[in-house]
Amino acid sequence: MDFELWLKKLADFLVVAGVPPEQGPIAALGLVFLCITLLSLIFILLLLRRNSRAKDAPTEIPEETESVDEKPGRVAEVAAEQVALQVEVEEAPVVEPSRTPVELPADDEPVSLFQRMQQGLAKTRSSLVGRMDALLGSHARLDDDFLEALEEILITADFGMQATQELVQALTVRLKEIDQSEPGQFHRVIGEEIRARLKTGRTAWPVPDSGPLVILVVGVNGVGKTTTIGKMAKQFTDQGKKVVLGAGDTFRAAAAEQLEIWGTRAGAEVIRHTEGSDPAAVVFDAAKAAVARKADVLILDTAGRLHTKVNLMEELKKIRRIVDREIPGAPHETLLVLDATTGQNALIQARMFQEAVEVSGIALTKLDGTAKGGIVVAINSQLDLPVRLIGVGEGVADLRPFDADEFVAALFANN
Ligand SMILES: Nc1nc2c(ncn2[C@@H]2O[C@H](COP(=O)(O)OP(=O)(O)O)[C@@H](O)[C@H]2O)c(=O)[nH]1
Ligand SMILES: [Mg+2]
Repeated sequence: MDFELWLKKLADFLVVAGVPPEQGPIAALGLVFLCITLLSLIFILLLLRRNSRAKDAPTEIPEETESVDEKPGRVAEVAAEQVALQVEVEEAPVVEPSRTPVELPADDEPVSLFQRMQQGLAKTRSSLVGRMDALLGSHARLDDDFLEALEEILITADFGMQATQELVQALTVRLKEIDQSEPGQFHRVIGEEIRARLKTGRTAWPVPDSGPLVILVVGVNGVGKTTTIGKMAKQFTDQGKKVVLGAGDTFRAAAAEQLEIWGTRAGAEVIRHTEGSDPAAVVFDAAKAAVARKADVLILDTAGRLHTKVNLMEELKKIRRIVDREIPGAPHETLLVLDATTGQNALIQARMFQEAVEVSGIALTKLDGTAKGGIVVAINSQLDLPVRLIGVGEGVADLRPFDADEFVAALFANN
């Protein structure tokens, strides 16, 4: 047979090359087997490469490349363009060829809202969690030294003295549970301890016996009252509720104008008087309008300071009396707006307002603007008030009901 002859020749060749004569045939057979295996492997590899190229090909090849092949006259032109682009192309980062675009699932809203929340808390997340992880990495043991450094991180993140000490104490007991090489375990334990110090899950607005739900919004200048009212109004009208807004901040004309812009956007009627007029009179008219129009919600803006010598707190008390006279039981909610970026000062403001008017809940704005989101925990542990809303950005959807579980998850979830 041809093959046998060929094999014999190969064996002879191997003998000449130095293989002992009695092993010549077996060595030849081995060599043939080796070659066949190698060739099969190369064939399989080539097939795989071809396959993966075929997948990328449609998005990879621009139409123009084809036309260059067809019309050689264009080659010089395209070559010149390519030279011009060379520098740019060389410096550009290597981008994965675009595959089929990923379709978001239709019911993606909870995911995207959570992600938005995570983005809003990104500063706190990276400073707090980032520093904790660095601490875990730099300490051989979770000892007193570690706890001391952790205490400092919590204080700088505005957790406040009380919550910080409580947290460190609780962690001292639970450190045994933590395998230091797994930062996820530490996140879980500290997350649980923080969650345990946050009072609320989502809390619903009070439901009035009759008439509109009246929300009085108070707080010092610039904390975000008007913006928060605008966002709330939009959210309520999006739910199909009829909303009236009262421009009780008569200190600056711009305040009422700002509210009117939000009113237009939200489709809510705005009751306003001229600059410098009596805020109580605006509130009186707004309450009358809300009842007359059978509104579902009346939201009252107020000033953070006043023209006259009248004490701001006295003015707020008067507003409460007037609105209660027009709509018995109102205001059903007195929402104190606090600016998260002012840190511990927010707590001082809260005490000041709490003493004068019956604050029933807090809206904490501008959490997106601070790395000190621990203020949420400080407020929860030091004030006997629920945090109802948090502001994590400028968009309407960035004003969110405060949900303690979601807050902790947004800070510590790994993704
Ligand atoms: N980044 C950010 N800015 C906010 C938030 N809430 C309010 N602001 C901004 O804070 C500024 C003051 O808000 P404003 O509503 O006029 O405060 P007011 O004086 O209390 O009525 C405005 O520029 C708002 O856009 C928030 O949650 N995040
Ligand atoms: Mg305002």
